[in-house]
Amino acid sequence: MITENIEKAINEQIKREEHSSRIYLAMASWAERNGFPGAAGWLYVQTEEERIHMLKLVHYLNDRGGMAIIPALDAPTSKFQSLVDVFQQVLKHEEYISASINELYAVCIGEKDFTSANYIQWYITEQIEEEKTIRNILDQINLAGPEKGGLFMMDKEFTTMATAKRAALAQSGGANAIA
Ligand code: OFO
Repeated sequence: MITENIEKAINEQIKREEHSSRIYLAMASWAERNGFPGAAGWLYVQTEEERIHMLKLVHYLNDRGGMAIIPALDAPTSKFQSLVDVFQQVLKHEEYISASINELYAVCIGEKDFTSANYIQWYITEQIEEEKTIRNILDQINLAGPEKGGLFMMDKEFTTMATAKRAALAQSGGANAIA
């Protein structure tokens, strides 16, 4: 059985993960309409990943005797200045998510629920990878420069990264892994 505090904290994280998925969906759609099909592909896969992060928590909470609440969500912004702007916002958002997961971990430790703390550890590790990936992407976009040729090459690179990301997601079982 899970304590009320942990149930509340996990439900808040469920909302954040689902909101992340919506934020990246809006970004993917913007990239698709603004001549960055590769970046759009990568962001669409990211949308799926965040949904899986949300579903893992829904199942965990219900399995432990809590009650997962499916939240209402604010509409994400659909306006971006550039591809750099998109990925700067991704990084800022992921840093916020990392901080929120650390908070959730602290609640689990505070309540002496080491089972939940252990489960949340997966998210802590995942965030290290996510932040690193986004920083690398930003470095590459900056290296490509603002010229169309550089951005075109970078977008091709995104297609390769999106394919690898999709394959990794499928290999991990994707949504089936948590169904
Ligand atoms: Fe990228 O955030 Fe989920 O955990």
